[in-house]
Amino acid sequence: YDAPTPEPRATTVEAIQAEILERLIYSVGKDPIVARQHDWLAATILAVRDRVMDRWMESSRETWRSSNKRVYYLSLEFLIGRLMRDAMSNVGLMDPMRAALKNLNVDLGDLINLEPDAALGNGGLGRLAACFLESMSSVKIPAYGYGIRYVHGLFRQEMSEGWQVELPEEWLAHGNPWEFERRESAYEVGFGGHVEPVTDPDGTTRQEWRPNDHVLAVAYDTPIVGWRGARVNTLRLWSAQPIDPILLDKFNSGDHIGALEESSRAEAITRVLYPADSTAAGQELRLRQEFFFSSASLQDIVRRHLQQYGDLGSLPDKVAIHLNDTHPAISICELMRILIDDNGLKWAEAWQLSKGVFGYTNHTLLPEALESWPVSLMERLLPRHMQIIYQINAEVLTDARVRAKFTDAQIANVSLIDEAGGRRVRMGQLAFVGSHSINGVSALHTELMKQTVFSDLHKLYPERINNKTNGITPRRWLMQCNPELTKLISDRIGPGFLDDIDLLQGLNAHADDPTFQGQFAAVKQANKQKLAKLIKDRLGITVSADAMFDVQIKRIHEYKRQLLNIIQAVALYDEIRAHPERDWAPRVKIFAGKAAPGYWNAKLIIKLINDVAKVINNDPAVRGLLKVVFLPNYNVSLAEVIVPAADLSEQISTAGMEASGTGNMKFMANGAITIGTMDGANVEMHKEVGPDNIVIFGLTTDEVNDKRSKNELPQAMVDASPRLKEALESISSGVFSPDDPNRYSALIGGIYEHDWFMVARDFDAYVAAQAEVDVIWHDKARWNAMAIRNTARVGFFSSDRTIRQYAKDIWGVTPGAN
Ligand code: DL6
Repeated sequence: YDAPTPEPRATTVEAIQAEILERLIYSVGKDPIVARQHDWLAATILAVRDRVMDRWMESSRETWRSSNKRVYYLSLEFLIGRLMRDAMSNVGLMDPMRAALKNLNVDLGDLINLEPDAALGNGGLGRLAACFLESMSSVKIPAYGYGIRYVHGLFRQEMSEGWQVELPEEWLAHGNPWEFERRESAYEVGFGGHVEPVTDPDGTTRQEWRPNDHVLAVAYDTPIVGWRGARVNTLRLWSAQPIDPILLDKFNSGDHIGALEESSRAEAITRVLYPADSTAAGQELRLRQEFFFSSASLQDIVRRHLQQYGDLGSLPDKVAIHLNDTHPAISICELMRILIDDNGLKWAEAWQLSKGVFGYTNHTLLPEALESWPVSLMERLLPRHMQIIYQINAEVLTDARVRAKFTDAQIANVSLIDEAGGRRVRMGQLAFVGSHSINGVSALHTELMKQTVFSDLHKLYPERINNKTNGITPRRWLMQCNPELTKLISDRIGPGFLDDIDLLQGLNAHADDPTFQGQFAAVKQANKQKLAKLIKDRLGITVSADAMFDVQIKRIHEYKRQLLNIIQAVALYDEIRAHPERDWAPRVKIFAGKAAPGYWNAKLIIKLINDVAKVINNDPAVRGLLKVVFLPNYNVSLAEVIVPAADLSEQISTAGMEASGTGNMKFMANGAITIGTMDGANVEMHKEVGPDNIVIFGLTTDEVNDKRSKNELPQAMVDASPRLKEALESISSGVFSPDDPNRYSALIGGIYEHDWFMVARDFDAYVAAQAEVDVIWHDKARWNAMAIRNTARVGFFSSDRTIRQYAKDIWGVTPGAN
């Protein structure tokens, strides 16, 4: 581990400038005279990458040297966003890089904005994985992220007359200077075929899987740099390639298309990210994706472990594998297969080792998002894994029947096979029984896990469920996206918070200081002006930075209740026109988010927001007191502009339905005030920031359940609220859709008929809460003090804290040890 290495690259402006030029000429192959912005971007990324290489290698050597345990984070999604600013800032090179580029007549800001977002995820789950990767490097945990190198990440969203249109996303179009292809780290992944008993020379019989279809998983590595370059971990993404790139005999016989069939079938596995975040995809290709990346990762992990330790008995001491939701849950069976079939371990020992290695995080309780696969499909695609599932299930059911004396109904609940709706394998149950730790992502969500989907498994294995409230990395979500606020805080309480986020608490003492309040508000105002310009540039809509920026940005879903927000906008519109004399707080309601392509109501809600925007924004009677804006193509980079500019953060999901939320934490860090329900991590935010610094409204989870169980018609609620009734009637009668007056009848009809998401039941409480927000807005000193206290108290929601808890309670690794 002590091979000689060259001197680390110099970090002076002159050295960086020379290297960017060198990279441009010798790696990108461009003459500076004709180089385009993309060429400069590639050369700059290569120069940054060079400055993390030595740390990357040192991090890896250190782990080999120290024999410390490694964490493997398996996730079908990593919503990374741009990497250049993150890496540059974490190794402290922003200033010399900016200066070096300036000398070359290139603007760093322009390059930053040119880098494509790596959008290899849908929403919260994928973004959490990206924050965790950065935090694991920052707190110095030896870790690998394992995922899929999708050629097309999450679709690009465009608007056509207010409707969402999905277009392919092309993040690799200009190449990806960050990644290293590792042809030497390629594994064969099998599918289909059959299982055969094989008798070894010593007389023992074992099962051998003979797949009839193979693809090659090729690794692509990206360095993930921690804060101050503490450690550089690896994100290893797998790309599917054919074993035989071309079938020459077919080609030679004139079947030119057929010759490439195998190639395109293999490559299809990693071509596109499934764009749904709240429904299980349910298609064979998705199962292939899940097994493909699980198998490649497991083979890689076992290979590395054997190379270093030579035995498998030490797996749980040296390896922690984390399952980010159930998508990689088939890894449990794949590890069992590798241990038993390939390495000759006995079932009982393999099962002990396997359970010691795996941990599983659940990210949703929505029934439609819980994965299950038809037994017939599993038997066809993964016959050996299906045998393993049956054997695991037999043991679990015996345990339930004999030890726990479960009833038949309870046994049906814990079974890995759902016998009710056609025979299906439940991946949640598999992940639960195969892991030593199962965690939820907020205190409320974890309690609900115990009470609902996993109630009987929790009774059977009561020590397994634990809570790990989500977090966000303060580097990206405060320091990088809001450098002005970071500087202001640093000037006031010193730079210690950059390394210890809890020191932000020091701001509490300044929350009522009028000078500091003025400075804090000035930073917000400047960020709002930037966002106002972006809105003008992209949509042609003029908004005033003096108005309250009231923001809801996230996936579009009925449970997240963008519908409640836009109905309130309609009600406010009616009131402003009815009472122009009142002292209205001017607002800009800003929305952004993507709808799953097959989710009709979510797409309709986007159209409704755009229809309402068109009417309100063009009505002179409103006098600019209310504007509605839908910003297309929401992604990480857009969030980095919107979040620092928000005054009000909308976290208004139906209680009990948002597992945690992480956007709520980003807004809090940047001094926005939250209007929200007692749902997900809002509950803990309420505790941390105190009831005076957050605006809470609406039904609690228990109340929601109570209303649902009583099955009462929501009509009474609508009738009791003239404001709501008027707003609903205007929407459903076509006031905002004169071209198609019935466009929203069914959507609004759902509120009258069942109101599953409690829009009508929560409406008046929401309007009252918004009125309270208005009152606070008029009292600038109070507003600013609340905003400052939100930033001051965000420390708990750092993903460094979350990761330290995972390290201690689940993975058994010590941060800081390398
Ligand atoms: O844990 C990360 C994130 C939570 O903050 C959100 O509340 C939750 O909705 C989200 N879940 C997903 C996946 N849903 N499914 N499947 O993105 O996880």
